Amino acid sequence: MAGRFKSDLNWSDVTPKSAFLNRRQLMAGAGAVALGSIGGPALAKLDAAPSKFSTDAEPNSLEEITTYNNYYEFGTGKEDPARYADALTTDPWTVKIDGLVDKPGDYAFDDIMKNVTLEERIYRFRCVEAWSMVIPWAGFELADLLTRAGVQPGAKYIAFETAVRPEEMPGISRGYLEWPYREGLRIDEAMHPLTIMATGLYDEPIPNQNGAPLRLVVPWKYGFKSIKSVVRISAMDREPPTSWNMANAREYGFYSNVNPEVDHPRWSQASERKVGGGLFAKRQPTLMFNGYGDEVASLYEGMDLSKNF
Ligand SMILES: Nc1nc2c(c(=O)[nH]1)N[C@H]1C(S)=C(S)[C@@H](COP(=O)(O)O)O[C@H]1N2
Ligand SMILES: [Mo]
Repeated sequence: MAGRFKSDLNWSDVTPKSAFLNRRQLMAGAGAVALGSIGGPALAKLDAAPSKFSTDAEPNSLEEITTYNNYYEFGTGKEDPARYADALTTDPWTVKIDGLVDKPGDYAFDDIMKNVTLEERIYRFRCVEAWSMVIPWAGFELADLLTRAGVQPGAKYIAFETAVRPEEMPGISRGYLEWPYREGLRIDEAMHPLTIMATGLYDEPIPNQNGAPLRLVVPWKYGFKSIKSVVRISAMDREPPTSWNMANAREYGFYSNVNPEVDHPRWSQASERKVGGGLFAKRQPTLMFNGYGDEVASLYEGMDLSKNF
């Protein structure tokens, strides 16, 4: 696997949640002090605390999560990010926070990490292309960071941008999209406790192909909303332009909530293929809001979700 840190671990086999938890419990039982932190030695465990928001569904293996990716800055093939993203320099890393905030500025990644609480969040993940995974992220609530920056009352939306590094990202010169990759959320979506900035995967620093050193994860929306390798977060008073919507507004709306009842113009969204299930695995039904309706349906009360798709 590629990543910010070299790892001797090879979890290419399936790592079910039970084994994963056992390892965590062993560490806890041994009274393990936090085994290093971000910026620490190779093999540093993040030691993220378990969360009530985690699903019981079976996580995909590290191998699956890190070899089947969408990250167009490195190419459009599912294996391109694993092949090329090693070249991305993720240390040092700075996130510019600007717009309608009390404390705008360039925030160093290491400084951000000192001021947040890391949790393990095992989330369902549903790509608009109708494949899905279950991913054990480690991360912190975006609300923590926004609160620290002091989002002002006039802010109605949060916009995000990915790094643009033509010399490190072979996809940039190909113009698949207009760079930087951009995404956005309404302020209540951004402040929702399910919305995290992921900095880890399987309790280790997140590999480059998954969006190192920090990427957004919004589990009730199609995967393309979960923008990778974020360098800019802006609080705005209006809906920001977003990459896939700019590329094709008919196919990709601003909201892009997972919705089995609203088909993509070119395919059904009623079911999905869980990655790793094998050639003959049955498709599984797609759930409204990707199964997070109890937590988020109220955000969209009164909205026509077939118009605001
Ligand atoms: N910067 C950037 N972020 C991105 C993408 C991308 O191409 N560039 N692809 C998106 C899409 S379509 C998906 S499905 C997810 C994939 O995340 P994963 O590779 O960690 O599974 O990342 C999203 N974030
Ligand atoms: Mo996607």
